[in-house]
Amino acid sequence: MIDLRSDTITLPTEEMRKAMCEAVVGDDVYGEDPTVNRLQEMSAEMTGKEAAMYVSSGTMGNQIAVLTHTQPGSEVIMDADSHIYNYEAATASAFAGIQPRPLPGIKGILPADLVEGAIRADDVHLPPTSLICLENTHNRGGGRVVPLENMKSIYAVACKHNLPVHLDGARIFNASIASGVPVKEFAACVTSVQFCFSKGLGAPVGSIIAGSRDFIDEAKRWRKRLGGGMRQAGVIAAACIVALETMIERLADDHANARLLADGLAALTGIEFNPAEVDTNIVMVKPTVMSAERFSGELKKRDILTGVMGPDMVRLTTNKELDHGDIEKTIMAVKEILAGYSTDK
Ligand code: TLP
Repeated sequence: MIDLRSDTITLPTEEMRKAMCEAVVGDDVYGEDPTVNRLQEMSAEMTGKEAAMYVSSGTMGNQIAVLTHTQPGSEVIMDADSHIYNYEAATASAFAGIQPRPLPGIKGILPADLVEGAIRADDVHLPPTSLICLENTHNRGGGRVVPLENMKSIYAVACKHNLPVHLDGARIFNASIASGVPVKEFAACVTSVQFCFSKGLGAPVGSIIAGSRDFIDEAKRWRKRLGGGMRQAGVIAAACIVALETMIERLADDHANARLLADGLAALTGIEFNPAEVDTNIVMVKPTVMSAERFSGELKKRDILTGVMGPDMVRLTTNKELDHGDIEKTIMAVKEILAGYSTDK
């Protein structure tokens, strides 16, 4: 199988398995797991934040951030295509009791004036705005890197209105490798940041949220309330340390494979997308001669797995389990599927 469904399907490396096996552990709810503590210190340092906390998933990290920053009945500004709005089972409404304010972003870019215009006035009729959420890279936007300048301008608006900003940086290392902007610089534009170890970085479990010491102290209480306090979590955190030490630079290989795939597919008719918009490891295409479901199904018949992201959107996500040969095979398979409908451009 050639698995392009997601980069979450990546398997731990031998070095990760060894580190997991040998991890020195303790009870992390008491703050006594040395491996978790080391991972948190490394993560705080890499994001330039005072403190960091290890959590079980990106969803838990984002939701703890929302819970920590907001109050029930307040409004949270977010992109209508964001992960928090689309793929977290409305947790922010169910648990934090917030009202989402989805804005029409452009592949993850929210113009700062649009954000500012959505901030509520102080009026008894209106829900107070409590938080702005950003996402970089932007998943439904096809893995696009949200430019640092855009984040800076939103942060300036947030500071003016005394609002926190949370970054869903599930793939912030992809953004950094693709743009050359250090993670710290992206993180400097936000109050809190979440990033994932179990995507392109290949570790089996976990995410980090980072922010001020006070924010993390309060976030720890929310993690406990949600049942997310883990005990000898060093066993899984050990793999995340290896991910930070050995797997960041290699994301460039995933980006190169996505480029190869995008260039190959762009030469075909029967699917639409802009190859110039492929910044990282996601290629989001729109089949024009059949439904997304059918296109994905045809690829599956040829042992190629893809993600259906909507009635006319299919996501192909490169990851460390794939090589150039797999990409070539995928291009050939798409060519074959579309052959009945189109010829080369
Ligand atoms: N995304 C998954 C699916 O949920 C769509 C994927 O395959 O891409 N933020 C972003 C931007 C994400 O892409 C994801 C996972 C998360 C948060 C949530 O992370 P997990 O799966 O660890 O809860």
